[in-house]
Amino acid sequence: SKPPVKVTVTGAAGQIGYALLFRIASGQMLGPDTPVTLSLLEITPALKAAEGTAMELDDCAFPLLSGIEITDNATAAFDGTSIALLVGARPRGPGMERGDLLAANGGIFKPQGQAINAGAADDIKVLVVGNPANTNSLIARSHAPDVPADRFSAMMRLDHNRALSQVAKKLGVSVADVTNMTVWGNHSATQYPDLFNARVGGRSVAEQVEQEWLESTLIPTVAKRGAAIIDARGASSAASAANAAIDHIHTWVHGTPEGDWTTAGVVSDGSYGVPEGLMSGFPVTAENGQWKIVQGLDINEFSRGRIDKSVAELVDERDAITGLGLI
Ligand code: NAX
Repeated sequence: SKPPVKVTVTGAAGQIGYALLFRIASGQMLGPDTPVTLSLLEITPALKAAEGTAMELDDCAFPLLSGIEITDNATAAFDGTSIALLVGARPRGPGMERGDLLAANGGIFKPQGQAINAGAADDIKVLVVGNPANTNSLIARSHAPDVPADRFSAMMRLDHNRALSQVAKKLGVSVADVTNMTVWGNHSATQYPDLFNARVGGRSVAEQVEQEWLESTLIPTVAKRGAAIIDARGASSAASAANAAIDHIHTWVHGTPEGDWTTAGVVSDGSYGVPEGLMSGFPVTAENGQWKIVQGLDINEFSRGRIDKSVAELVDERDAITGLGLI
C-alpha cells in the first residue's frame, strides 16, 4: 500500500477544522487508496481542544488514518508536509481597522510561509482558507521563496459552489448540469460570479436568465451568503467551507473533468489583465497536480467592470501589506 501523505491543518480546533478533519481522515480528500498522517497546528490555549478532536478521530477507527500529531510549533507542523490547509486566522474584532487586521494576519501567515519554505515536502500544495484568504495566501507565498509560486492557492471554491447551487435552483436543473462556472477576483463582497461563460445544457447561463436576476439577485446572494448563514445559524459557514476545501484539494490532486473547469485563487501570470503576482479567483483546470488558468474566454463589458473592481481591491490589499512590510 502507498506510504501515508502528511496533511497539515492549522486552526484545527476551530469550527471549520472540526468539519474538515474527519473527511480528510476518511479519504474523501485524497481518495480511498491514500493513507494520511494528520498534523494539527493550533495556538497554545487551543491545544487541549485539538487533543479532544484527535481523540474523536481515534474513535472513528479510520483505516486510512495512520497517525495524528498535535503541536503549537509551525516548523514541526509543516515539516515534511505535502498538503497544508491554512484555516486558522485572526478574525476582525470590534473597532479593528483593515491595517490592524492585515498586520495581525501577517503575524500568522509570515511565519507559516517561512516554516513551509524550511521543511515542507517537494510536492507541497498550500490552500489558504483563513480570511482575508487571497491576501493571506500572498503573504505566506512571499515568505516561501524556494517553493514554486503555483503551489500556493486561496479558497474561492465555496463561492464557486454557492454560485453553482443558486444557478441550478433558478433553472430547475441539478448542480451537476451547471458547468464552466468562474468566480473572479477576491473572496469578498466584490467577487464576480461569471454567468456568461457558465453553461447549462451547452448554452451560456446568462442567455437563460434575465440580466436583472443576474445583477440584483445572483451576484449579491452569492457575495452575501456568508452573512446570511451567520444570520440563520448564529455561526459562520463551517461544513460548507470544509467541503469546499476538500473539493479544492481533490480537484487539484485528481484533476478537472474534460471540458469543464473550476475556480481557485491562484497566482496571476497577467492573464485577463489581472496584475502578475496577485492571488485572484480564475477559471482553472487541474492536471498532474498543477493548476492552469483557462485562456481565451470572452469577457464582455459588464464582466470586465466587475472583474476590474474586485482586482482593484486585491491591488489595494497588496499595497497595504507592502506598506506594512509584510511582503
Ligand atoms: P474558528 O475561530 O472557529 O477557528 C479558528 C481557529 O484557528 C481557532 O481554533 C484558533 O485557535 C486557530 N488559530 C488562530 N491563530 C492560529 C495560528 N497562528 N496557528 C494555528 N491556529 C490558529 O474559525 P473558523 O470558523 O474555523 O474559520 C476559520 C477561518 O476561515 C476564518 O478566518 C474565516 O474567516 C475563514 N473562512 C473562509 C472562507 C473562504 O471561503 N475562504 C469561508 C469560511 C470562513 O469564513
